[in-house]
Amino acid sequence: MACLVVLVDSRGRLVTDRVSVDDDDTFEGDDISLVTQSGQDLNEGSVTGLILGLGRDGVAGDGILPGQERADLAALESYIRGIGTTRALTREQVVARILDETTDEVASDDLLIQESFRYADGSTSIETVRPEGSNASGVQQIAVGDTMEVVGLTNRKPDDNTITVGVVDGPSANEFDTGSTDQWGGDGIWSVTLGTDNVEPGTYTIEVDDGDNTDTVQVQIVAAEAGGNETENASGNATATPAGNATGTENGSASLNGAGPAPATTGPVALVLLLVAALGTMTSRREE
Ligand SMILES: [Ca+2]
Ligand SMILES: [Ca+2]
Repeated sequence: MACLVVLVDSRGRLVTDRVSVDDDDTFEGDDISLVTQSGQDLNEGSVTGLILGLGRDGVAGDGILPGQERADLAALESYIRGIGTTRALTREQVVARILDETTDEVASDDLLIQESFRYADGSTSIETVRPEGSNASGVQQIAVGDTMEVVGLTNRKPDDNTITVGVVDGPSANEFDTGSTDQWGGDGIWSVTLGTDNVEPGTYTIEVDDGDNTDTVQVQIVAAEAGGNETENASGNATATPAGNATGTENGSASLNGAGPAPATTGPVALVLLLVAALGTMTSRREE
């Protein structure tokens, strides 16, 4: 028992992968290649994801696939891989041809999950530095002794990625511990705290690193007597550091499930893939 994952980019290029289904009717696909059979990377941007199941009859659509001797999952994969190889088709045309031979055929019991998601470079930024407990946004002055909260945004997946924050420059930069987190929500907002006990006042450079991308900001740390926790720091400015190598690579991979560690071959691309949520739908439909 298996299902077929098809990812179609905005130019109609596609990748396919057969994913086996466990006895409990769940499945997960880690490390789905984002490189087409002809060796092209999928285009960054909007990607349409289809997960196809053949249903109880075990065949695609009406059991006849153009150019194929059979209509099992391997034949369906072969048929889909052939779409668009003789003539360039739009994404809509590619998807229509797939559905024409599967779920859209009369009396077909095929199963389909269809989702769109965005395939993008990984990025992580620092948005706010403030004393812990403050609701201020932007980069604030920190008084020596205060706990400094660093808040930012990421499109990396939690659990599989770790965001590390450190102080890389300043009068006593070496006095700071490094903070890290691998827990954040779907909004991508992460937070790390760093202590500032016994550091010298001055301008410090704080860097976040998600493993592939970095971002830095400059923060003023002032003597405790000066206070001024809520004072806007006019000189603190966020400086994005774009990664020079943030393009799709042969190592580009997609994950269909939040579980499990990221494959070691994952390139500097992050993929936000929301196909899993629909899994329950496919399971329940199978059981009808
Ligand atoms: Ca079927
Ligand atoms: Ca057919």
